[in-house]
Amino acid sequence: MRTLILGGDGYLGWPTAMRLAVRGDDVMVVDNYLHRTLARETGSEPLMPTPALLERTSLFRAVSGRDVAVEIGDCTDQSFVDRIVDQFQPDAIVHYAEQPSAPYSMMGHVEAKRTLENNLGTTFAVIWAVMRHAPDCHIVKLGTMGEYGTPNIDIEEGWIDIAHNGRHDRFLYPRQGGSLYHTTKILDTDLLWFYVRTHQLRVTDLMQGPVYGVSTAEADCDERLAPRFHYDDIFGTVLNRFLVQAVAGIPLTVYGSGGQTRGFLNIEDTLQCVELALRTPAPAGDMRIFNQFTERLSVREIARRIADVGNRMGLDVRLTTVANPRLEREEHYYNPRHQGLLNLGLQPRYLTDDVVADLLERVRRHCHAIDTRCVMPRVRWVRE
Ligand code: USQ
Repeated sequence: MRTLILGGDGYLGWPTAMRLAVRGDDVMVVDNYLHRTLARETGSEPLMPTPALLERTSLFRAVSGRDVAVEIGDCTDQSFVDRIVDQFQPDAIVHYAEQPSAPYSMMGHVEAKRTLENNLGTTFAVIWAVMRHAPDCHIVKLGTMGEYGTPNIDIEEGWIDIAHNGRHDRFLYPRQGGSLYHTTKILDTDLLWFYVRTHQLRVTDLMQGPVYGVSTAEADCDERLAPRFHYDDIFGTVLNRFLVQAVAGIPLTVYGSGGQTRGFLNIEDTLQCVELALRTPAPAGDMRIFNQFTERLSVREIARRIADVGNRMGLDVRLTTVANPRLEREEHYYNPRHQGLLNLGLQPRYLTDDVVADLLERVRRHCHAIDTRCVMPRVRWVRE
């Protein structure tokens, strides 16, 4: 397959590129290093330095014999995306090219506007480039479980059948984002669904939960190929943050009561899910939605598990309650379906004690690089 990966420098984009290249796909990655820029601006550097894309592709070529093509550019620029899609003629586009941080999107007007313009602008440019230059191309879009929020009813897989006043119809499941970032993902879904209806696009929208992991199979031979691993309050996700805090001897920062429950998955399972979606494309005119996670865990459960395993390894891991900087339910019902990817063959890799120990061990190798200044939350959803 010819696969174009937008956001190919990111935590998920680069590992996806390597995985697909190893499988024999023709892969091109596109990025404008926006994430690196925002991380630098907010003092949120990753745990391990990650070389720029051209250097990583040549390192990868040396160890695997596989090529990954690189284009540096802004995916909100329609003429740029048009040119790439027209020349590369992808069978599929994996669209990760979004500002991914909820806290960043809540910092202020500049950050909110940047998130909105980048995320919606990229999705819009991709849709038009596909319609004009590769109408049969399958768009695999990274959405988020956060689009649904935490409703007090079961969460369906993208769609819900509603009976109202004796009549029935099928709609996108009601959505309510907990941050401006999550709201841009909702708007993306609506934009895609509109153009699926009007132009028979093929789209898979992957509603992914928080991902954790330090490395992937392709990076094990050379850490410079590892994903860009963030642990700060803005770009780090909760489980990755707790791993670093455990190693650094910082009490794990449980926001509020810690009953916040989400659907988590290992980064290796993200790669499996994306590959499964690519190998069985959505039919033309279909907006296929999968809930992409493997297990439901609360923040409190994760913290306790990391503390148990870490303490057995000789670390000194404690938990602390931090006043919640976000507006979110801390104790709530959470029962999302996640059958679609299992039906396609997903084999989950759960968060066992062995997995936690391996993750802690990998982080421990970099304990000298931990910057303790960016651990406590710096962004509040509402200003006091
Ligand atoms: N949390 C803590 N302590 C921390 C950090 C976070 O208790 O030190 C809590 C948060 O309050 C929240 C939960 O952990 O209730 C998850 O937070 P997160 O930062 O791991 O995840 P989130 O902001 O929701 O966003 C992340 C990714 C985003 C992706 C999303 C999937 O950054 O790109 O879309 O996970 S989901 O959460 O399902 O929407």
